[in-house]
Amino acid sequence: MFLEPVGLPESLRGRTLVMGVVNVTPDSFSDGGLHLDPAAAVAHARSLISEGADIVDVGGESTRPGATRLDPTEERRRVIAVVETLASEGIAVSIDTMNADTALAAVGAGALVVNDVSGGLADAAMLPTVAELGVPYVCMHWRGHADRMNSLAVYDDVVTEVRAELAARLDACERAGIDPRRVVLDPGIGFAKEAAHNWALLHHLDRLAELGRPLLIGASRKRFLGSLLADPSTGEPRPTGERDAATAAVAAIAAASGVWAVRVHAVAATRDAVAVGTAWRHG
Ligand code: PMM
Repeated sequence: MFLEPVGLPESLRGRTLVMGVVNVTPDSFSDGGLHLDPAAAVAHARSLISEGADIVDVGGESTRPGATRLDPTEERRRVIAVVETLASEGIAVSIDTMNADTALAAVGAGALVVNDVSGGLADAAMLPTVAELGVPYVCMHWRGHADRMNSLAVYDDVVTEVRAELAARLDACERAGIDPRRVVLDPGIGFAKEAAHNWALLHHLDRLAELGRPLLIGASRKRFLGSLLADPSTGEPRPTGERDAATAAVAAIAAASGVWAVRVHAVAATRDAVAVGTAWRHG
């Protein structure tokens, strides 16, 4: 079954969306520093749209394992002008932030979606702010900040536990006044997860979909793909820039199971993969 959040324009309804990543950061794991200048970030977003992205996800704070927190004022300095420019060009933008004030400013600047990798846990003001804003909200599974998330990757049954923790976040959203029809759930691939956890979650997207909400999958270029494709002779992980075919394969599987959106760095390959997965799903 295909599920999507309410509150999006007609042009973004009825199909699995490709969300292109625009990291306005010096230190993201695969593209840190490439688009720190606002003009470079805007140009990159435009090129993702021309490759077929439906929406661009603009973020100013890196969440790679080990990253330290960023001052929210600096985060806003990085992203708000970029969001404003893109939105004024009619480009659909989501704001990737854990900070309520950044979400507020970005939606004020024209962002259509709030994407919060902390699922409302990093900033107590986030869920009430999103309730007030009334926009679609991506609520990701999260157990703690990047400086300690590797130590939190401990599960007896990862699918059951992630599902239960997402259900609890969905309840928290509702208690804060967010219309549950606006909530998208995300298992948080790579966030407090080892490779085996990521694969188990991707294998059981159907069990996450039973929560009755649309799903977003962000597997793009992540470490579990690097280790899957490690050099057989040296054991060296595949470099981040050479993981896009594998990323597209995950997107095909995700689209085949009816996810709402896939968040990726390299849009063109994933666009095709989503077309394949969607055609397969329709049979
Ligand atoms: N992953 C990253 C950043 N934001 N947002 C959502 N909803 N889901 C994700 O899996 C996700 C995210 C980390 O990747 P990046 O550093 O390449 O942006």
